[in-house]
Amino acid sequence: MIIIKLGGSVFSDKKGSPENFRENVVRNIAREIAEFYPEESFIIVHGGGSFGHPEARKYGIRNGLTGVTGETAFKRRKGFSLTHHAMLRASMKVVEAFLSQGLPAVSVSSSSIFLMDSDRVAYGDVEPIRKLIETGFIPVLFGDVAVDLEKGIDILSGDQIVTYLTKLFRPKKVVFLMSVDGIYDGKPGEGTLLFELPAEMIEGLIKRLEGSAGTDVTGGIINKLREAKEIARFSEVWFVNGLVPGRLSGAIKGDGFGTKIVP
Ligand code: IP8
Repeated sequence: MIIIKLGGSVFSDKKGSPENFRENVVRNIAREIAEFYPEESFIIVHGGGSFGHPEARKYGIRNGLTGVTGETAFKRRKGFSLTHHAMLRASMKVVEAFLSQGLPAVSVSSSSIFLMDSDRVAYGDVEPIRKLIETGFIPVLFGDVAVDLEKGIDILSGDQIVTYLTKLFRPKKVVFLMSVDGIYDGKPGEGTLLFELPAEMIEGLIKRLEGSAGTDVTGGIINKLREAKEIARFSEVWFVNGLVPGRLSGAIKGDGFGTKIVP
């Protein structure tokens, strides 16, 4: 099994108009996956991009519902619903691109199967996902809103979902598709591209990058690196550019261009 995180900045321009979608890019990615499917099984987890992040920020979903009353609570609940709805539209587009390449992708709403507690996944009903895979499907999950046992509501990032699924399913590989060539020793796109990043050096890199990157509601590259450190305990991890054809298949084959987290 291979888990692929399709970053929101790959399938959309986060600085562009609301809900813009790079259909050709996602079709190319699906075509590369089709080279390996059905011999290899896949789970796709996509991010929010220009769909979920603007709504989540607008309605302050990360502030939760605890102690919030009246009109503010009403607006926040409405925002929860609207953010989820925006993510359903993103997921529909991803699934359509996969179907166009002959891949039986099936959208699974993360907010229907995960509960959070204080920023982390507390519970995940993953049996339907396991069964979908066993039956030959490609489950497509996504960063989403979620009920949080402490805060009432929160945003569950796709990266956290990947970590949770990795611990349970132990995939042989996890590939993060990004809009840059991999992890840099500096701001993304600047500094030197790291072809290999030892897991024990991730914490130091996070400290250096803090304050310089990550403008989305779930923390961008810093969050990704934190999750990667955890994921690397259970699986091979790659960060590659999802906008460049061939990079994903390179990572799947094991001779890819990008950053490989090494134990
Ligand atoms: O882009 C965030 O998921 P991410 C999802 O994977 C929402 O962090 C709803 C903003």
